[in-house]
Amino acid sequence: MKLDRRTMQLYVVTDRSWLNGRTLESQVEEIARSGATFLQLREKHMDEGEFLQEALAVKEIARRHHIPFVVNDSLEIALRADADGVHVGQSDMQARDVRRLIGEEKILGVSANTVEQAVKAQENGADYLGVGAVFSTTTKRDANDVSLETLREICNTVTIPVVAIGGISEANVQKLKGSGVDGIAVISAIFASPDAAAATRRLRALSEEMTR
Ligand code: TZP
Ligand code: MG
Repeated sequence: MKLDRRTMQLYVVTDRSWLNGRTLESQVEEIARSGATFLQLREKHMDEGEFLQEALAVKEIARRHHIPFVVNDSLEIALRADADGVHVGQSDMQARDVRRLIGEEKILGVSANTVEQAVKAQENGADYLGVGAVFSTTTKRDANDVSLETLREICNTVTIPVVAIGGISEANVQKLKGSGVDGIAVISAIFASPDAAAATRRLRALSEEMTR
């Protein structure tokens, strides 16, 4: 599905690590209401039944706020929950196979760390790219680093929207200015914040300033 670049402005990826007694659904509701432009449900260790229930709940929130919603890694959960799409990394299912299975109307996001991977993902049907880690992060231990130079090169090479990810905080968003990215993807900058709604509002404004 062809995506409006503006939906990449503030791409929020879920994480249950910092819930502190709150529910993921209530956090997602606050985030959706406070300016997130895209939601990705990311679960690394969850049984299928629970994952599906959670995907259905997040989908309902995203629809109510008119925000695209994708599931990380699991094509099966994405399809069963009728999510808007799926996001895959380089070690997940091949983009070309995923596209064949989801059809043209769903969103396919692909992670890329090099120009070569970016070009290949676009050829294989990706609708947008997630590129990172652009800054150092402890949220994803196996994330490869991507230099700002490579990020710029990727943005200059592909025609689909690009979102930067990895270690992005309120303090460093502006370092991405001029790179050509369409927005930022964050986990801890929102989920580890004591006030997810306020963090969402600030990051949305900072991201808009960065892409301006
Ligand atoms: N992919 C590359 S870095 C990363 C992912 C999922 C983690 C991003 O988390 P944070 O907390 O925004 O650094
Ligand atoms: Mg993955």
